[in-house]
Amino acid sequence: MSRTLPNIIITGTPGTGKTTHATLLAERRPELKHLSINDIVKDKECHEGWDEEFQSWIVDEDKLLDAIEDQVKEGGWIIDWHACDLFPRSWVDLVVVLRVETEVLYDRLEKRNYPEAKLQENLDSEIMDVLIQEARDSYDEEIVVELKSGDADELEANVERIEGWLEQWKKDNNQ
Ligand code: DAT
Repeated sequence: MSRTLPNIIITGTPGTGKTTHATLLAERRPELKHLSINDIVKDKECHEGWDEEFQSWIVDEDKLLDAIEDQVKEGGWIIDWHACDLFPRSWVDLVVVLRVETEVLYDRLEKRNYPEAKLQENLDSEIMDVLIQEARDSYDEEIVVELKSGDADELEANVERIEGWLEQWKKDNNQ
């Protein structure tokens, strides 16, 4: 498939910094657009209702993929979502998995007033390496990178690193 710009997934447990990274990267690189899957699920009703216990939408993945397919295939998207295995391999050029220490994640999630079950599920997910495993199981090893997102310096370094990768991708793809 030929894209003139790559698609980048930024994934990780809720609270690891996906939206913060995607927003900063899109600000620095106007050719990339931030695709918040959360907003699509809500706005285009790609769900089967609201889960009260977890305070989140029950996502209809087929509907979601149909809703974004045409635009994503054009390239130039930063896809921000706490799962990655649903996106077809052919759509994706880089998968960034953000990681944080449990204590830091706990503090960030506590501020969101998550219900206890949701807080615990997300902490467990981070401790058990769920997202990095999902990324490695779903995509070629070479396109999966694991980056720490514990503080502002790491955020800055990560965004610079992705920008460097973007430049290289453009060169490799004859831009
Ligand atoms: P996510 O989109 O993964 O749920 P977020 O971008 O909303 O996460 O970030 C959650 C909170 O943590 C938010 O208050 C910003 C803060 N944060 C995220 N990444 C950070 C970093 N690298 N350094 C400092 N704070 C960060």
